[in-house]
Amino acid sequence: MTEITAPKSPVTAAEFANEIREQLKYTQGVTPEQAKPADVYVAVSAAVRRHLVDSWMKTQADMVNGNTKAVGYLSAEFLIGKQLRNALLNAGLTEQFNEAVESLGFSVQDVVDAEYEPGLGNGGLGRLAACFIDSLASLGVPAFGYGIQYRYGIFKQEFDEAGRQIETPDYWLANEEPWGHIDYNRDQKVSFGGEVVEENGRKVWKPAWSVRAVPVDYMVPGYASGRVNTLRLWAAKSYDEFDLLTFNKSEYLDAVKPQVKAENISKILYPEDSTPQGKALRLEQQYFFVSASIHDAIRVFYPGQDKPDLTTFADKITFQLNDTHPVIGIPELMRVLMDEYGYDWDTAWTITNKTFNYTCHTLLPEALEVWPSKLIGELLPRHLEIIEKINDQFESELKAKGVADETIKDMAIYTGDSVRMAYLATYGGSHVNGVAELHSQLLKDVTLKNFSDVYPGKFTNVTNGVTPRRFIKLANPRLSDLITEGLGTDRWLSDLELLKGLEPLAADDEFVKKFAAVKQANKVDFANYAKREYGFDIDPNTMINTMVKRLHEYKRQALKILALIARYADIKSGRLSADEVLPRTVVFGAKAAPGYYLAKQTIQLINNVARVVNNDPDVKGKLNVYFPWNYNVRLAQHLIPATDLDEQISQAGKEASGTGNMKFALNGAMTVGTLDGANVEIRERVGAENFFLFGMTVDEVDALYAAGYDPKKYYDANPRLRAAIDMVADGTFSNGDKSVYADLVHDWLTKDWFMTLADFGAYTDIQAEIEALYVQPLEWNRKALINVANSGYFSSDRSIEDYLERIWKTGPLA
Ligand code: NTF
Repeated sequence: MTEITAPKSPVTAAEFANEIREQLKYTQGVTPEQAKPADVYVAVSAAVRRHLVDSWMKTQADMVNGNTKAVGYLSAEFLIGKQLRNALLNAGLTEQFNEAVESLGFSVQDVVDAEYEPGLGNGGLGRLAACFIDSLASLGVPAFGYGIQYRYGIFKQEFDEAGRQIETPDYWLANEEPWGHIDYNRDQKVSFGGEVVEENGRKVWKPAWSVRAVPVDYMVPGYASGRVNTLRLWAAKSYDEFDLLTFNKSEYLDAVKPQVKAENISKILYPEDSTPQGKALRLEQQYFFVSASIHDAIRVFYPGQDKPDLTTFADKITFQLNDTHPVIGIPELMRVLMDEYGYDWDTAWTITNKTFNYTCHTLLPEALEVWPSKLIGELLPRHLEIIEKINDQFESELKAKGVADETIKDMAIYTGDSVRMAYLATYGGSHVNGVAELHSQLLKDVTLKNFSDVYPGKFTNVTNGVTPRRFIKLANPRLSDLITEGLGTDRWLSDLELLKGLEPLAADDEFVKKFAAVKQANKVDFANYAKREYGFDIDPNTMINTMVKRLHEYKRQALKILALIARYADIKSGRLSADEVLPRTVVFGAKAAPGYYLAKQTIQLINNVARVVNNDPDVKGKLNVYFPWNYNVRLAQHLIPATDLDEQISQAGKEASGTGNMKFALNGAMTVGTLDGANVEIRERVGAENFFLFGMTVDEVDALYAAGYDPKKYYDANPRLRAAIDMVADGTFSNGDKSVYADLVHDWLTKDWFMTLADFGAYTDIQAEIEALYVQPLEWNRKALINVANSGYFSSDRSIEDYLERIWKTGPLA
């Protein structure tokens, strides 16, 4: 008997169809006959929302009236993906939806396709925030996600004829967006600029301009928890939309200037990932959403109180700073407490310190935000004063602790010229965490070493996780059914460690064959999807080998493409006879930051290698390369379940965690990877014999740097590497034009900052091991199944439980 605990809604399919009809009629004003799939999509979404409203209101009331501290997850990015299927799942309406839509004469696929994916994040950091709010709701923990409703999300990626990345705006709000509710009545005022004056011995900030922050609320339904939390994304509006006087002078463009200036703040998501952008607008964005959120929390938790007792604030809500982007919240809460509510410095500091915690998501020192003091002074003069004072207090504290003057200087939050946001966050909050064991260790040993020496108790680790609802249940229904069959229950969806129960089944050939059949069917599905969406002809009977992530030198897409070129050259030159070669389909997905030159060259190279390889009859059926453009959550949900082999090949010591690695392991892919980020923990759990490890360790990388790294040596010593690089240089992938990749080649041979060349040999060597296993499907799938069984730890539910215990000190609503 299989135990099913999935939520069930009280309505029948026929009743749900009626609800959809009502929405069509009363909200959209169309009959089912007139309706288009997009109308039905909007109607269904509104109908699902209605099913969630009572739980949503009750969750809010319980949160405000009860004694359970809430979590405020402050994040500049929430890469939530499409909402409909997830909302249906959590409302227990999936079956009813399928039937109802058919009964109205529509195809489920068309209706689901009508939803446009919001791209409110760059990559892992934004997707992690989305997984976390899903898990918070599923665990019944009261929480707000606080961020920005960007009018334009991450750019849409296209490729031109030459294979170059072209960025086009992602106007995701062009059509009706049924999930976000704009709440004009709970707006907040956010001010900028001006000056600070003394009045009656008190500092008073006289800002120069203000914008109106309007919340747009998204419901965040928990899975089987009966709880619905809120994702509150702020949109910037102008207080003076329109200047009639100017307009009447026929200066039409000038008349809307104030509106444009205000609305610019929430206009666009910065398409950066890992590198800070020193732009005033970016700081405006950060302050905008953080200030609005802090005021919102006070409004929510002290309703109707003019003089709330904010000494209890840290018992009401704990704010998690998702990377440095919201760190301006620390001086902002200080300012609010002192200037708006009259608390003294020490009281304000105690409250602030208790309220905030900081998650660091990087190891690249250049990725920690540093703002010019001048910019902060111009935009937020009062905050700069407060930051200076925090820094003074910090220095005295360090002196009192006997820290050496030199070290104190190195640790400065405020240097005179600039403000180091990671340092401000580390000092200003209670806890600092990294996102995987290795990363947290390196934060303590390297990136934030001085801080960890002085405040060892602040530092902790919370290894990332992913939500099994979206990334197994929704993305991979076949595997979900098989897991439920194997375990005899679907409780694994809220307790992913139960996957461990699949491990004995890895010895059962019949079960392993079913598991293999799931993968094969997913590959066929993906091939069809890729044909429909991209026009690709993918052969589902080849190994699907995937590398999807942002394009970064440290992630080393270059290593993959060079190895691929070497393989191509092997076949071309006859070194490998065509029948010795295991047929592979390599799939890349990656966006490059628009200003990241080498990353964009790498994209161009991948596209052109694909062009050459896919059109070469000599390698036909043996090697194919595809680069579906515009990698996003939707594509991830299709591609991950169809992948046989996943690439996690960053230079050791550079990838903070990775979360794609977890999604692939949970969907039964094998991983080839370095000892980096969460790979380390994945390998530990699934077993070294079930993970293709290669490459230098962190210590070996450090030692090689120290000894003086010369990439040219590797080029000279390895003929296959040399052949591959020479082909890039000689125009093989640029119609004979040697200039196209000259900079890339030059970088490889002279700098190669992330030691791609040094790891090339190990990477190509391990391919033989991979292929020897792949030709034994039963053994390959046995190992893949063992990966699934041992990856339950990588649920974002477990991450959230770790945060609750180690950092937030709160839990589910009673
Ligand atoms: C990313 N950081 C890291 O590069 C990933 O390894 C990690 O999995 C995710 O965060 C989530 O923790 C960033 O995007 C940033 F901005 F911090 F560099």
